[in-house]
Amino acid sequence: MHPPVWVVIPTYNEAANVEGIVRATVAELVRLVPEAHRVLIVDDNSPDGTGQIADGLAESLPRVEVLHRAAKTGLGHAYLAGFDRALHGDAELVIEMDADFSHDPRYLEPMLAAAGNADLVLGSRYVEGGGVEDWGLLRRLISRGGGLYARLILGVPIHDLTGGFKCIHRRVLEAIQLESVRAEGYVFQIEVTYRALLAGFRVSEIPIVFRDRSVGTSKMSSRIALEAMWAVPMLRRSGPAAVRSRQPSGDAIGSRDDG
Ligand SMILES: Nc1nc2c(ncn2[C@@H]2O[C@H](COP(=O)(O)OP(=O)(O)OP(=O)(O)O)[C@@H](O)[C@H]2O)c(=O)[nH]1
Ligand SMILES: [Mg+2]
Repeated sequence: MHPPVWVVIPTYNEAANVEGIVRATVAELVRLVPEAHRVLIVDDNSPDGTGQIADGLAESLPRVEVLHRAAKTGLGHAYLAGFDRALHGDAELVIEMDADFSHDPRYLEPMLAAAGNADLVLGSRYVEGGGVEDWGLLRRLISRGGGLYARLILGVPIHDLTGGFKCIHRRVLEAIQLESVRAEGYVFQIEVTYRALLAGFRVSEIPIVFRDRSVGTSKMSSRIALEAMWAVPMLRRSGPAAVRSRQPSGDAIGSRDDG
């Protein structure tokens, strides 16, 4: 039997997307892991009614549930609440996925396959076969520049540190002291991966083509991008103390393109 898979989808004002993404995700999971899966929507009291739509889905789809949070305190907090719920449930694999179709559920299949040989699998836009559709030059530059900056500062050979489509084994979430993660947004994604590497877990990247959202509004801002500039160097100080020391498992880092 496949280990239980929980897909955590954070939502804020995704009324136009939530039903479609949940149904598409459930359809893939029914095909891939029929006996053991769950979709957890984490909604921060979206004013556009996303939470109510999600409740309706949970009523009609037995493996869907909703975690309602009282207020929007950031994507990192929403993920931490979702991880906590999944770990209190039977999750062995936790997948982070956006609600806006930027993360295509068809990648769940290669992601789960890669999780057989890795502790953390990253959906990567910047390995061979990956990419970004529909982004303007500025957004591309910020994403590539930010990723390279983090890679250099932290000294880790990861091609896509800021992506939010990943599959994490329970053992990783239990080892990286989630309660002390403070970062939000992109830095949250960097921090989870960085701590997993520091703890000696095997991280692998699989290529994904990221599609820009077609409906709903973006929560990306220049403030979030700038915040990352000073927050990334801080991770070097907080990270090592935070991870429980583990025996590195040999070839800790790999991606499909460079083994
Ligand atoms: N629960 C919760 N979800 C959030 C919050 N901020 C963003 N999200 C969700 O997290 C996912 C990623 O956020 P996006 O706004 O798509 O961020 P992005 O992909 O960097 O930027 P755009 O696609 O351009 O908007 C989406 O499903 C959002 O609805 C938040 O504060 N709380
Ligand atoms: Mg998005």
